[in-house]
Amino acid sequence: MISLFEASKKFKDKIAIIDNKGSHTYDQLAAHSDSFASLILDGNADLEEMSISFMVNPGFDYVCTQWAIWKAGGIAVPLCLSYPEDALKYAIQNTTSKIIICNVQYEPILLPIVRALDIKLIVLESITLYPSTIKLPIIDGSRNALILFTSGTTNLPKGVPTTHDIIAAQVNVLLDAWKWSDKDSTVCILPLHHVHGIINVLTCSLAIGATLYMPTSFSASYVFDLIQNERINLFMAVPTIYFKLISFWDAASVVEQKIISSSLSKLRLMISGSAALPVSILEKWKLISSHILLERYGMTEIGMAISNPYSGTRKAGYIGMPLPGVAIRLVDENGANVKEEEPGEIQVKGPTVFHGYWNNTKATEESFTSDKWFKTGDMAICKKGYYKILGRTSIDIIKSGGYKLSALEIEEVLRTFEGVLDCAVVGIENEEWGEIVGAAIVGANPIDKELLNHFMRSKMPSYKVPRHYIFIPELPRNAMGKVTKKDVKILFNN
Ligand code: MLC
Ligand code: AMP
Repeated sequence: MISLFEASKKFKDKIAIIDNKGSHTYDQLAAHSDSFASLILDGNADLEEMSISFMVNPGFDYVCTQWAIWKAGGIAVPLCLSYPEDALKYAIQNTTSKIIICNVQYEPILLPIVRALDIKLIVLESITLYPSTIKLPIIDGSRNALILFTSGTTNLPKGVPTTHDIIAAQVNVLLDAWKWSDKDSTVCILPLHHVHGIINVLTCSLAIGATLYMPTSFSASYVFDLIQNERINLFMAVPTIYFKLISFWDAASVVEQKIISSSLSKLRLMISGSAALPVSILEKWKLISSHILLERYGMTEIGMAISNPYSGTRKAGYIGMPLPGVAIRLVDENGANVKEEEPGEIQVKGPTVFHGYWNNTKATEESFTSDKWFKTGDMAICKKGYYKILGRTSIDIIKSGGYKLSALEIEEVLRTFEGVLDCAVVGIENEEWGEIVGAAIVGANPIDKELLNHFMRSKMPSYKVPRHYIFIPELPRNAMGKVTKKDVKILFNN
């Protein structure tokens, strides 16, 4: 991603990142990532798209690691910090990572994996970096840069590779659409193994020369503290985070509420995405902050595709209009374009769209039409140019806290617990999380919920673990014997 690094050279002693260790300039970012790239290269001229997984806390070190991998010619694979061992191993093996970079706190969980797979482990706290004296490789934009994992209608997460050119296109469209400038300052409170945090917040911020706060995790008090001290002017989050900010504001004293609201109103822009923004949250947030949240729509495979306008009417309950350069069409089940105000699947084409899943030809073929439109699996209508999401083509995809989860993946793990004969996982509507995961279980004997929950947490990150269990003698099925998930959902609402 040459343009990103060129931009970083321009801003020299400007503060790029503020994390729990202090402030870091663009010069430091450039020099440190150069040094780290030469260490990773270890005498080689170019890593030639070698996958390198990394498990590094948000902050300067995360960005240096990601940039160093890119500068050395590798593919960066950011690992989820809360993944248990099995999930880490899957991501590392699936991407055939040859090196893993981590903070020392993650060494214990990674050691058995690197030993079993004979992979090199670089622990950040154990290395010494020296100024780079070598010529770093020149990376063509068509080369792969990043692999992120997404859950889908298959039981295992799929790797989504994007090239340097695709990332540049995804970033550039947002820099223009949301009028980013080097005067901006923002905060990344989103996980850094997904596109929202990595592209929309982190990479946009550093590509334009803005300043980025990078706390290790989200807390409402930290966010409001930044805002009250006028440290940031731009904010992006998922609806669940706005829900949590509203709860914090509700619990504050009237005096505190006034102070928070007054400082919020000074922000340049507040954006919501990754899941449907309930109109109730949009309206309450407007009362609190005087902002009409800009809702936009995107996906790991395509970056951002549809957005409400920066200037102009932002419509509640709508995701907006196609971003410049992104082609959108709505089609029916026969692949024909639907008429105005008729529902259809969103399909996308353009320079921001990935080219295919990592080592998964079957999934790639199923996800693109013969004329190369990407099938999102999201249903929408278009009314006077504005798109509105209606739902998904698959009931097996759940969005919880902005995370996309596969019901099939969770079911597969549940079935490995002793005594589980059958199960069905569904998303249950929830104001705070969008959906929460519910599991209906058919057991051979009575199942100990505590033990089951403990087991699930050892196999999956907490955000994938069911929050509600029901134990039933048999699953509802149709005449063909197929589990009817709509009926399973109803069981949770009774
Ligand atoms: C956590 N908890 C949940 C939950 N996750 N409860 C129900 N459902 C869930 N999904 C509860 C648990 O009880 C947990 O405790 C407690 O919350 C605190 O957990 P946490 O992980 O510390 O929560 P918190 O930090 O508050 O996390 C909330 C959040 C997080 C909103 C910050 O979910 C988040 O970062 N979401 C963003 C995901 C994201 O970036 N998606 C973008 C994908 S890209 P315990 O101990 O019992 O577990 C994409 C494309 C696009 O979608 O368009 O952007
Ligand atoms: P992910 O695979 O994690 O990138 O999630 C992408 C999915 O998030 C999309 O396919 C949509 O289902 C959902 N999504 C993203 N933004 C929105 C939005 N504004 N409204 C509704 N759903 C959204």
